[in-house]
Amino acid sequence: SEKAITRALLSVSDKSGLADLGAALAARGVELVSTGGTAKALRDAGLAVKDVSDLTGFPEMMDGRVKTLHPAVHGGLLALRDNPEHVAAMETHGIGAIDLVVVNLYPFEATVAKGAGRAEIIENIDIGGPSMVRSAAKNHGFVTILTDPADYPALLEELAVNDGATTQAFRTRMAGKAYARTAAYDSAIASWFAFGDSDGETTPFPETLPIALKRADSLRYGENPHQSAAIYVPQVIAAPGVPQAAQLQGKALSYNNLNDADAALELAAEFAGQEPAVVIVKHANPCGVAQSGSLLAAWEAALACDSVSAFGGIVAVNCELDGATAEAIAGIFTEVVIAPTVSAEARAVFAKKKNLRLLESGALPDPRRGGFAMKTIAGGMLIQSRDGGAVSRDDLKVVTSRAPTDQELKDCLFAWTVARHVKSNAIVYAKDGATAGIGAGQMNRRDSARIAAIKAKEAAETYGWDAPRTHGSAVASDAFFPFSDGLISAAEAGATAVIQPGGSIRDDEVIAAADAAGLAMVFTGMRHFRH
Ligand code: 93A
Repeated sequence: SEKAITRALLSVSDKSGLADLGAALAARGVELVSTGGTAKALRDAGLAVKDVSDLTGFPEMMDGRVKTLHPAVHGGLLALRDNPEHVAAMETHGIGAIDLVVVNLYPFEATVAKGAGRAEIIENIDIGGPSMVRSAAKNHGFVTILTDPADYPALLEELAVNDGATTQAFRTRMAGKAYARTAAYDSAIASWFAFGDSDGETTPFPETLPIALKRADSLRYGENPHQSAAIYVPQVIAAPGVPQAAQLQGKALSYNNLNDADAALELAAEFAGQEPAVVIVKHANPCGVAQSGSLLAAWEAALACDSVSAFGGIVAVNCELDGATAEAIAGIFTEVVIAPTVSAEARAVFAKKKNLRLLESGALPDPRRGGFAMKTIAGGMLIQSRDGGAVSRDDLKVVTSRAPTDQELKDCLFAWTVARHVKSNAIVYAKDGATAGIGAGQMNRRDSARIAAIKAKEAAETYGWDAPRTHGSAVASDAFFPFSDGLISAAEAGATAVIQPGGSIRDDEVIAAADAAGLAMVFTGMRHFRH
């Protein structure tokens, strides 16, 4: 049924549209009641406003922490107007009914997003606002609740059509929206405590998981055209990535583009601040990675690893993208290019490729950051801390009679860095700061080693080299070799150095095979499965 609005309580942090709304309500003879800042804004707009403190008989106190938390407010919101006992209670205690509540909350999410300190974030946890929102929404049989300035015009339209009243349908719709808002607000707060509260005590895996995600975009479809999809971002963003990158040109990003661009950017980020690096990704696996003195040389070396797979690839770089490299990338069909910054020359090159999606990420994400990786399974969700583990030269243990040379060690570490970004079982050959062959996603390690070697052979044929670049390369294995066969295939492909976690019960057999083939081998003691 329709309910006339005679008294409104306005208390808003976001004051956009407030003066117009206040004026329209006042013109309808609605009495306005407000908290400090909102009352001031309305008075500045020339409107008559009553202070909440006149209703409660208490001043706003404790820096505004307590202003509307009072029976004079909540009684006026919660009283059932058709319940004689409620009406009597209002009379006894001098509580006036409130018919409309307009509240938007302290900007908690924005305060976290701008990188504010803990004290400021805590101060932006709104208590009185959500309380009023929930009281008014509960009593939506009588009370209208607005939580979003975007709904002000709809309210005014409603009042115009219904002679100063709102319909039940409108109040119910707004109540649903109000609870969605307080739920999202509280889950953003809970997320911050669980994941983002870096100076405080954090519970890594809380018993119930607050998931405060906001839809950033709808996607045309998912991994396949018959699947629907959207991208969500956390309300509290710990490390910006592909969803926060600026798209400079090109078609809308697809689900697969986003997934691949993420894989490419995360691997490029491993080389942040180092020599120019190029990563080419296909189906979420790198198919060519290289570092060199110039970005253009790095592109050429990365492409040479597997120029067949690079067709339709996703390219990420670790530094500003220059015009010459852009020209070379534009020479083959590329879906997405992402760089921390893109030079004017590079932009001009890609402007001719209308469909190519060009992204500027700004700073690269920290590969060693904390955070969580999630995966849904039937009936549940698996959550683990990110694979932020890393090994340095000092952590490596030489296990063969021959120790790797300095160049072999460099190539070992490069191959290892790439391997952790390759789906298991991962085998990566590298030589002179470039991948020479990548074997991904096989169900046994020997097949990954063989596939990587086949790719290296094909590259040699394509480029007319005397020998595949696996000759004299280092090879990385994301997990230990359970038998010597995988290592023997790597030796047959020409690898001279091996980096792997070690830890197999047959390590002795594998080490003996390496010694027999004259390989130098180091153990990392850390595994990097990736699925
Ligand atoms: O600090 S509070 O949690 N305590 C309160 O009693 C209270 N009442 C309203 N925050 C409270 N509010 C919030 O103040 C509203 O949700 C709104 O965001 C803001 C409006 O304050 P002002 O009118 O002074 O700008």
